[in-house]
Amino acid sequence: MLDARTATAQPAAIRREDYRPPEWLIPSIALEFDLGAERTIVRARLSVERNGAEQAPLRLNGEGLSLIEVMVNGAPADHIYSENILTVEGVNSGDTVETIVEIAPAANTQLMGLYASGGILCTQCEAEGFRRITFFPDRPDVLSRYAVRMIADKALYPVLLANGDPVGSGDLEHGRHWAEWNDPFPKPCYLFALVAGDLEANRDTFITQSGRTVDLGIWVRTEDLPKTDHAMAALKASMAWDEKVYGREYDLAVFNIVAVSDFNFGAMENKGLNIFNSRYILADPDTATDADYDAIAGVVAHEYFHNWSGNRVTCRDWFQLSLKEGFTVFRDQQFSADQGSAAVKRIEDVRALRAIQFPEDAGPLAHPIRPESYIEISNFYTATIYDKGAEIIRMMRTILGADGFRAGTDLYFQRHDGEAATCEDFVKAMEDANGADLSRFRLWYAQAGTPRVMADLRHDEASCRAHLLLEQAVPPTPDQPDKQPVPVPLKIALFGEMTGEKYADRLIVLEEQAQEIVFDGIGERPILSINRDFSAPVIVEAARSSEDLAFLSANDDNPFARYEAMQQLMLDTIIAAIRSGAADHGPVIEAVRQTLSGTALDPAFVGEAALLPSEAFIGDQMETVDPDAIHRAREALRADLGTELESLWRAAYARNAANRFEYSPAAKGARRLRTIALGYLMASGGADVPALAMRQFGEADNMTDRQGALGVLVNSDAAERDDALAAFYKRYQGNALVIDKWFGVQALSTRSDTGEVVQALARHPDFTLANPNRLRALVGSFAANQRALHAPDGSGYRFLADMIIAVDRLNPQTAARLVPPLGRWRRFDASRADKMKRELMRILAEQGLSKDVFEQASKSLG
Ligand code: B3K
Ligand code: ZN
Repeated sequence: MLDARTATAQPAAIRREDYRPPEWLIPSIALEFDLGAERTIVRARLSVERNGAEQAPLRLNGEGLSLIEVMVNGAPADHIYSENILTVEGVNSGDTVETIVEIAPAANTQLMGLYASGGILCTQCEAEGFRRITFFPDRPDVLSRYAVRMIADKALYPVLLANGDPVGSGDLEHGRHWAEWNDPFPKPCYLFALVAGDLEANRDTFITQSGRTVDLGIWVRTEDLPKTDHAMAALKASMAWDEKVYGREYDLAVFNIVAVSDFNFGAMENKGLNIFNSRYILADPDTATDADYDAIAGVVAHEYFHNWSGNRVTCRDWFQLSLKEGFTVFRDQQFSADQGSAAVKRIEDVRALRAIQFPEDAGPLAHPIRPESYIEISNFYTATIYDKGAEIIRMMRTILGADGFRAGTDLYFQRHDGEAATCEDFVKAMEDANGADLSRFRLWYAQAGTPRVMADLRHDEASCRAHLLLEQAVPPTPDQPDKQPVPVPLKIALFGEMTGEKYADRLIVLEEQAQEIVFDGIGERPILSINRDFSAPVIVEAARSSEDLAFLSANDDNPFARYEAMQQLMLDTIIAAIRSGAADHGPVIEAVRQTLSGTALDPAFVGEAALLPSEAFIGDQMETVDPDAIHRAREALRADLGTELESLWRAAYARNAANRFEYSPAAKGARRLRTIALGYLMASGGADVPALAMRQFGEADNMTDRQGALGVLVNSDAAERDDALAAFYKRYQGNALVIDKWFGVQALSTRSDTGEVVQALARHPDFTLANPNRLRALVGSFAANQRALHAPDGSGYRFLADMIIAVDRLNPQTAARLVPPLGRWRRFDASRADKMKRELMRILAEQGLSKDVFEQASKSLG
């Protein structure tokens, strides 16, 4: 078996400015697979054409391939295979180049290329996995028509799927069979896919807006079939939504989705054959939470939307990744907002952005949404490319308006259909469709770092005028010491302190470093509501008193701004407590009391608004993060909120009591608020609360309530805690996705023994480094648990580094994703920082470290 790691002393960086068009094009490719888990033979016939006048020899990427034969026009050809490049001599435009290679799917632990997952053979090619299947110019600007023939044992692999449409199948001798698929749409090789396995489909159809019937299939193991209805409903809803909102129709006669258990990330948008991590397909009330249901719909939609934003129009090079990812995330966010509560969806998206992207943008791995260089592209599937990328698309829509934005996307799709495009092409289409000038806006693509906006509102009673002074600063980031101001679209409103009247409600685009806006006709002191709907991905600093924040949290008519005011009030209170040892909890308690008593409010919104900011987010506001002080101050506020508002929590708990499970926005909201109320009741120390939690745990007819109760118990010292964990494990033993929850909930516990518990769980027979979901559930959750990871003795860092080193031997891409928490050392005290740096150095000293982990660890060390 080949070592999964590519030993490199100092891997080289690839730079955006070095982009050159391909020397050769491959208009069509015929692939033949003789499939087996231990041994697969791949025969590829490439029609090749020179691109332009260059005389360069044909160079093809190939990694870990056992080369059997190279032929040109049917005759053996001279070639050199060295350093992952096959150079074929004497090739002319119009020739057919044929290679035969052997690969070993069962030995593929990286889960890139063709690999085996629980008896299923499947592929993952984005970004550079196709080169692990066959020799090819593995870059997204080489688009080809694919014809695929698969041969396999019929008993082991009765179902054979590939991109495009099925064109034939039949039996062979010795219990084997074959199938052929053709994809009429030219595509880059990262969108190639095949699946072979013992699968069954949930089948349905969709009739497109022009009246074509599309056969839909969601393929899973037979026992999982009952868990596929929600994904199917989401798929059909996505297809209809993309027609309605973007005018985009599906283009093939079939659309298949396959779920597999071993997958490096969420899912993959291969043309006509999406392959999914099973956690984003399988759901039933007993095993999936509301958050899982929502994530399934979101990811199904995301991958489906890629059919246009990514597949029909793809990326010229990987520096343009946000062209498809930022835009597609924005589209899936819009879709999800349309399915339920738009306000709650926005709150969730912003919370995720602040939890992951803001720290990334403030740390050693900061990069613009269109990076300038990378060592390993897999490291750039980041929250910045995806989520900040989506915010930048959203800002263009806010600035141009919904109709202008739609005109821009129509032009973009029409201009670039069938092409490999750039971020610049997208912005240009927006400009041309609207007669707009987005020159300065382009800085959002080029500059890293989260801009800060300072807002100062002054009121002059005599002239009935308010002056709003806005200033911005984009912080320095690695390789970008000096920044220019960016256009910041800020939705702003002013409310009168006495009357509550809304005086102004408008969009202001802050173009300059500083700008003053004057509001006339304001006879009372105004209160500033700013960055409503989170109209720009910035950090706003506006000195507002706790009275003003409490006013907004109770009265702002923009739900996001209302939530935001409450969060700010909570943050200010906790930070004050950390600084001075104690703080007045009164204003927060009153504000939460108001929100809880607001009967007109959606329970889901009440739940979100009543949640305290996470320990990590509080840490982000501090110069030096003090995990223990944060934990103490936050818990003290939680306890006071629990005690002071106990009767309201009890009422909310009772009012939102479960009936029969239903997946609807209202039922989801009720469940959310109920478990949040349970958490506060536990914090109040009520003697009956552990029993109440145990009852919820035992009686629940759905996973949201059961896992919610388990989470509350796992954070507590109640005797019921161990019983609940044992019962949960027993009930779901053998169901990998639910056992992931069992690992995750313990790794996220706020208790002081979490580090030891997690280390013990890493020795549990159900723990494995080979399955990315299990690894994320235990180690990923632990790394996100600020207090546990940052244990003062450094044991958390050591454990994390041990895991990174061990996983890197199997799966570098997944190992590299665990590195960033260690790179936050600059934000911690000297003792912790020193321990974190030592672990990064220990990782870097490993023999044969992958370039994935090398890049993340070396950049993190700075
Ligand atoms: N495009 C894929 C992500 C591939 C990640 C490769 N390291 C899924 C998605 O964003 O839809
Ligand atoms: Zn995507």
